[in-house]
Amino acid sequence: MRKTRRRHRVVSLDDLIGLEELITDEERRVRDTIRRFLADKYIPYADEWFEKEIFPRELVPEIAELGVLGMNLKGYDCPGFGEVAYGLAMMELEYADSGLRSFVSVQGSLCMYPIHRWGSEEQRQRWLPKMAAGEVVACFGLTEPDAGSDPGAMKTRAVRDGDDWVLNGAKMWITNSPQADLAVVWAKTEGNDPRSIRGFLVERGTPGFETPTMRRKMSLRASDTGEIVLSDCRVPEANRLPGAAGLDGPLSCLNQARFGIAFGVIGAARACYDTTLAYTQDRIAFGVPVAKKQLVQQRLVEMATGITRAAVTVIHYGRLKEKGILTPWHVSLVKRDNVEMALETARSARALLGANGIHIEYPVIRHMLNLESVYTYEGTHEVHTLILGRALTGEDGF
Ligand code: TGC
Ligand code: FAD
Repeated sequence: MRKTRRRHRVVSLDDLIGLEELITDEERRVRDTIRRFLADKYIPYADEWFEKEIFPRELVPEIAELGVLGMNLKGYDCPGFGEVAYGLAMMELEYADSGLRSFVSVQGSLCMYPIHRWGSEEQRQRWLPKMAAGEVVACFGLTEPDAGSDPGAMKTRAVRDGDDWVLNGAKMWITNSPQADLAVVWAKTEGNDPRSIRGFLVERGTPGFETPTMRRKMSLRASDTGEIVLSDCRVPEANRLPGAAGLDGPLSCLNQARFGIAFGVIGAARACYDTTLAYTQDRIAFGVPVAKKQLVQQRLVEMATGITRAAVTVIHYGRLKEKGILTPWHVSLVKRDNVEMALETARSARALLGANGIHIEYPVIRHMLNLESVYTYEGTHEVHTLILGRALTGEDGF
């Protein structure tokens, strides 16, 4: 007699992570509100915006209303959420597209954070409320044509002239720069010494400030990327961030953004997993759904395991951050590992969709291409290996 096959319960990623036990009701509400907004306003158009290199600037006021700009900063009309709520928001944003999460990371972690932490009271009052409301969009200029992984080698200079500083130099690969109203620019003020690096707020319209767009990216196409060209660009001393000195200034901002990325990429990985699970349950080959095949299941298991490991680690680190005890080494570990996990997940997803895996109609190839940028920016995978290697051994491998 033929044995009847029992259908088994399908376990969700949230069940595997045990997510409901790890987050609070408020964090869940924040996540769900953002999820609903993106399902309506972003995800249906994500493929088109990627294809046509469009960042939907008109959505910025609504994105701001969600409370995600400067989300974990307090005062000055900033939303003031906790670190895990901030991370879950990044996860939702990157489920939609890494370019959207990039916009929010740059605005909040790389531009509002330094003003909040290193700025004068006047700078905070002037800029932070407008940035939280999305009325002022900002960009962060650290990388240069000849200084990426090694920002201490930057050539941009700021020379004091009376009550002003005169800036000369070029930044490239700058997210949001073509549309930014304000740029946080890092420059050396004394010879070639990285300890003389200072941060300056350069306002759109300042003579000698240009932001040409960089086109033809095959990744993060829905994110606006450009240069910052500074030619005798004069800014008042009142626009220097008074508390920032040396590489510590920009690197402390990167700690914030890298933490958000470690959450965000789980969203991209989940989008790939969700698509692939549904696809393989539907797609028939050799007379059965391909999800029935052991080799396919093995890949799905590896994807789900990676996502679970990444989520548990980063939520734990989020709680450490809320206690004020998260270190840059924790951040390097989780940026490095979670981005690699997400990229591997996206590559597996691409393979499991067969030919459809390379078609923009499915989100997988878009996420895979986006994650190549995330692997490189905010410290490449190799840079984080060296930061951790140095922390573990005490030996400098740079
Ligand atoms: P090193 O000797 O390690 O440090 C120099 C000074 O900086 C301090 N420092 C930090 N401070 C705060 N947080 C950190 N994570 C820090 N790491 C180092 C350090 O204490 C020291 O201070 P002091 O006072 O003793 O002088 O520097 P190094 O020359 O060996 O360089 C190594 C380093 C850390 C610069 C390198 O590992 C690194 O991180 N390179 C990566 C550069 C990078 O991430 N660039 C990102 C640009 S922004 C971007 O990509 C945005 S993409 C946004 C988007 O679209 O989402
Ligand atoms: P390089 O530093 O030239 O590195 C080349 C290769 O060498 C890499 O594989 C690297 O890992 C490896 N390498 C470097 N040093 C070592 C070493 N010591 N040992 C072993 N291997 C090493 N920057 C900003 O300032 N603001 C932004 O908003 C911003 N947005 C970005 C958006 C996008 C889409 C991209 C792609 C980049 C963005 N960046 C931004 C720049 C980004 O931070 C840099 O690209 C990154 O830091 C790496 O620098 P690089 O490209 O010059 O690579």
